[in-house]
Amino acid sequence: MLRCLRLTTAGESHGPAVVAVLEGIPAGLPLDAADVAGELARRQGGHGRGGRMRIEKDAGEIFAGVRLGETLGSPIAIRIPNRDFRNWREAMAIAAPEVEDVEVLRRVYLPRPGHADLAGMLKYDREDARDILERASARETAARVAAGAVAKRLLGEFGVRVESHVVRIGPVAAPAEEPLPDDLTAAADDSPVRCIDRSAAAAMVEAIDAARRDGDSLGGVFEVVARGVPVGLGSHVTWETRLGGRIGGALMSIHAMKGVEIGMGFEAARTRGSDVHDEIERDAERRGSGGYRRRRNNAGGLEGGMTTGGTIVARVAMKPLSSLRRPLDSVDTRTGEPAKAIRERSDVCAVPAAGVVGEAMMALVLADAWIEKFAGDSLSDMRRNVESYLARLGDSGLTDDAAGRDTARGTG
Ligand code: EPS
Repeated sequence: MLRCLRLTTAGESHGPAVVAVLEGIPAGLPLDAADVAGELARRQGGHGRGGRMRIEKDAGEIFAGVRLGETLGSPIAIRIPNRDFRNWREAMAIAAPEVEDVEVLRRVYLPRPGHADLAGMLKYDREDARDILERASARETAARVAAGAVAKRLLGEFGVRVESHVVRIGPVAAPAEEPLPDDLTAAADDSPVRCIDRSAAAAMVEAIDAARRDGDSLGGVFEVVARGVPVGLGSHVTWETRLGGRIGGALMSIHAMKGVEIGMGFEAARTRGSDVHDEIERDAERRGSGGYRRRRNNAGGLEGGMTTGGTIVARVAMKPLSSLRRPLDSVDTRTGEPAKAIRERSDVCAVPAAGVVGEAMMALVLADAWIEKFAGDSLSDMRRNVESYLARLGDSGLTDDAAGRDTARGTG
């Protein structure tokens, strides 16, 4: 999925820390701790989170790849300590236990339907589901968001903004907002569920509270938008360079995601071609798109596996979380007898946080495609490559207010 960048994450949910190592970012990118801390704080929020988020205070310590406020071109390493580890020292110890005690070691033999527990136990030959669930936990997304903050910082140098908002929680859908607010992040982060429609947000909060009362969980849909992206990232020439697949794959790789739509998405399958495709007009003033514009953006900013110069729009469906306070039927894997699944502390709804993770994954893919197209070991080399491309397109600059105001289904 990533071709020029490489992201490795490590860490268990209740172990000492989660870690991200990001390779391939050019030298000379201004970066400081606040860039990472701000994104990590955004990921921790959202109505519907459980007790864990009151324990964690994620900030992220950059401990490699940055010196005196600028990247070095070397791997960037970021560590996010798990404050909860202090409550899990025995259960998550590195050393073999001296005494076998199921309670102290918090062993799990009751796999949860919908979770990685059972398939992981069978695949990895582990009797204790904790050996699976600690790593399957969405805690890992903190590392992705830390790396995504670096990718955002790189894209931001060129006026590209990656943002998100929640458009559905369980049965409650937000009406389509046209156009999206210019500062989508501020508008979304102002809402307890990161939904920019106030009355829908209130109904979403109620739906989450009702699920919590019932010991249940709720999924939903978030939309990720990337504005200010020039034409020509990605490529039509090979299957693995097509950007739709790279974006879709990255978003689907987030825990609990079950579907991705680009632009008009599944609706396009029900609609005639003439009502789907975005007609082309000459617009010499428009930047980053070679002097062309579209009358709408059903394509979601992608045609033929390449960016069109319009806003990239992806909607992502998240299933309800599989840790339920009122657990579903399962099997005790020690005895083979029917039993209720384990009751693990968890969130009721994590869709607002998942939107922030979606931004990180989109930013990583776009930064990757950016590096692929513009290369350069340093930011200054990269900048020259961008400028020469834009000059060839006849453009004088990248960021364009008109491009910035594109909406999901508006002009492209
Ligand atoms: C998660 C379960 C909960 C979530 C966790 C993901 O954690 P715990 O089991 O400690 O209550 O809070 O999310 C995070 C820790 C996080 O940082 O997002 C799961 O099972 O996936």
